[in-house]
Amino acid sequence: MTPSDLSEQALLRGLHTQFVGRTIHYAQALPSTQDAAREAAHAGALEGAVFVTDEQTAGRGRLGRRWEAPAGSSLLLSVVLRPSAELYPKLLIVGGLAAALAIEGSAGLRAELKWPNDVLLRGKKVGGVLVEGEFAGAEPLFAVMGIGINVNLDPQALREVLYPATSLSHELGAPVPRAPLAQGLMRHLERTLLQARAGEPVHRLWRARLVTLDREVEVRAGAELIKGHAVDVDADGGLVVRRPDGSLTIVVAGDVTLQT
Ligand code: BT5
Repeated sequence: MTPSDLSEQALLRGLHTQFVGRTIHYAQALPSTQDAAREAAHAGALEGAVFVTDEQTAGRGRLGRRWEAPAGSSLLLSVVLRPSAELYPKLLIVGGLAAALAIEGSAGLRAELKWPNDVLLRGKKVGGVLVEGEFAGAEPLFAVMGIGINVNLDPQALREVLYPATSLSHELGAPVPRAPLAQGLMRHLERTLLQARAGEPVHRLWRARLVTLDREVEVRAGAELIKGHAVDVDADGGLVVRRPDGSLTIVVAGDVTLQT
């Protein structure tokens, strides 16, 4: 077996973070890094424990959707977090921003964000963020943040994409090493989490990368379809939509899809 470039040793070397990635668990294949992280969180894993794999047999997006990643092609990473109730809603902001910054560091191309959780390169989806949590009442027991980034893959190999997709290698015309990207992601995650925890307005940095603002949008939130003009985002990443009658609605990022 060829050793993976995402082995624990490769990722720990020179990482220098305080908590994100202090423990790293690599597996050649897993159903989903989300489930491995969740199980570990239940068993008491510390904040920042990272799970990474070369292949997922049941990789998922939000709302039961699939995340496709041919074996060895992608960065598939989940991290155990133990946020306060106040921080929890900001995790999608933290993850999106960290993914965009890490991609920029590796690819030298500006990454943009599509509300609520897509990472784009040149207008196409290159990655996604998934936040799942368990709660006792309103208090989060833990959260698992999953990030998938298309690194070395032919976007045409993806079968079920709803939105145009791309990869770092496709945009750059050359393969991209995954370990430096993974390390950049862990460092940016830690830094952005600490900023958010300290009450810094990370949503402003996130907003500056959003391609969704100042556009007509259709947002599906459960059974409701909200149509209007996307005017802003709030500090928790909620999308502020002005409806045709002039009223403002804030759509919470958690479990909705944008249709335009
Ligand atoms: C996401 O969901 O974009 C979040 C994806 C998170 C994946 C990571 S990988 C590590 C961790 N372990 C997991 O099991 N998951 C996380 P969503 O916004 O629901 O987008 C899913 C949709 O994106 C699918 O329905 C497809 O249309 C499309 N899609 C699937 N695979 C894709 C890919 N590789 N690149 C671009 N689009 C893709």
